[in-house]
Amino acid sequence: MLIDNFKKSDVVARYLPKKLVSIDHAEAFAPSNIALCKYWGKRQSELNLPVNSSLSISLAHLGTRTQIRPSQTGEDQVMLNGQLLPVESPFASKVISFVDLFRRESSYPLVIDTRNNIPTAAGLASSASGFAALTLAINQYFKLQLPDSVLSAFARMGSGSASRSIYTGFVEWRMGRQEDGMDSHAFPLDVIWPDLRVGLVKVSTAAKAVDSRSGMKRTVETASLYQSWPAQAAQDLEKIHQALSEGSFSQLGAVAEHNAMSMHATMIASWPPLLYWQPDSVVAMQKIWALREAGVEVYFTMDAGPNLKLLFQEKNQTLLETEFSGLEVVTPFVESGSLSTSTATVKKSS
Ligand code: 2P0
Repeated sequence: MLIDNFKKSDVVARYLPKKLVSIDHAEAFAPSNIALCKYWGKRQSELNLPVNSSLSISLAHLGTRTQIRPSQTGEDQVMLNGQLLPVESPFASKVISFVDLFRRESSYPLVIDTRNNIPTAAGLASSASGFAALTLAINQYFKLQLPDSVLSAFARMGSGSASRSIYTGFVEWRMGRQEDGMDSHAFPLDVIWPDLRVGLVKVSTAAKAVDSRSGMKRTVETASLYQSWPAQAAQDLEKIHQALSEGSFSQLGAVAEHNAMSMHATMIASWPPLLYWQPDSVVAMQKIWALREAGVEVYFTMDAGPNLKLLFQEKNQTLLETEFSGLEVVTPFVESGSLSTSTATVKKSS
C-alpha cells in the first residue's frame, strides 16, 4: 500500500492557470455506468487510486446534468433535483469541497445545480455521474480546456467510478502506477454493440447500511479472500477485452457475472460480513440461472447493493420484460458518443 503522499488540491493545482477566469453559465451531462469488471479496493484513499483496473458500460441518457452559474447572494448555493440544500448537508459539503479544489482561495460564490434523471427505483448510484458531470461543468465554467484524460483523473478524485462516467459506451479505467495518480484515468473503447441491453431489476431502494467507500475499506482490511481479487480482476479484464474484440456476448455476460459474484464473495468474507443481498436478490439470481438453463441468454451483475443489472441482447428484451415486471431497460448505444471524442467501429455481438 502507498502512503497518502499526494493531496488532491496539490495535484489539481498543477493543471490550473495562475488566474482563474469564468463564464456566465456552464452545463454538462454525464451518464451513470455499470462495471462489468468491478473496482473494489483502493491502494490510496486520498486520491481514490484503485487496486485493480475496471471496465464499464455507460448508461446513455441516464445520469446527471449539472449547471454552474455565479451566485448572487455571495454564498455558495447547492441544489439537488430542484431543491436548495443546507451547505452543511453531506451532499452539499462534498460538492463544495470538490469545487474548492479548483477555485482555491479565490472568491467565486457559485450556484451548483445538480439534476439526476436516474429513476429512484433503479437502485443506481449517482456519485459516478454526479462527479463526472461536476468535473465537466467546472472545466467549462473556468475555461480550463483540459483533455478528457485529465478530467477523468479529476472526476476519480471525487469518486472512483466517476472516472468512467466521463465517456459513453464501453470504458476502461486503468489503475495506473504513478503516485500522483495522473495515469489512473479512464478511456473509451473503440467498440459499439447496438443490440446490447442493460436491464435494471429493482429489489430494494432503501439506503444501504454500509456505503461502497467503507465497504471496500472493510473488505481490504479484513477479508483474507481479498488477496485473490486483483489477479481475478486482471484475468476478467483480459477476457472481457477478448469478448469485445470477438463480438462474443456470451463471454462478456459470463465474465461479468463471474466477476460480480467474485467481488461479492470477498465482501461476504469480510468481518463483520458485508452481505448486500436481500432474499429477493437471490430469487432473481435463481430465475436468471433457470432462464439460462432454458436457453435464454441473460446474465447479471450487481454492485454494493441488493439490485441486479441484467445483461442481454435486443432479441430477448420482450421476454425479459415479461419475466421481470417493472424492468427498466437501457440501450447503451442508442446515441453516438456525445462526451468522448473517439470514433468507434461497429461490431455487433453474436
Ligand atoms: C464499480 N463500485 O466498479 C464498483 C463495484 C461498487 C461496486 O465503484 O470511494 O462510489 O467514491 O471511490 O466509486 C462504487 O464505489 O467509491 C463502485 P469511491 P465508488 O462500479
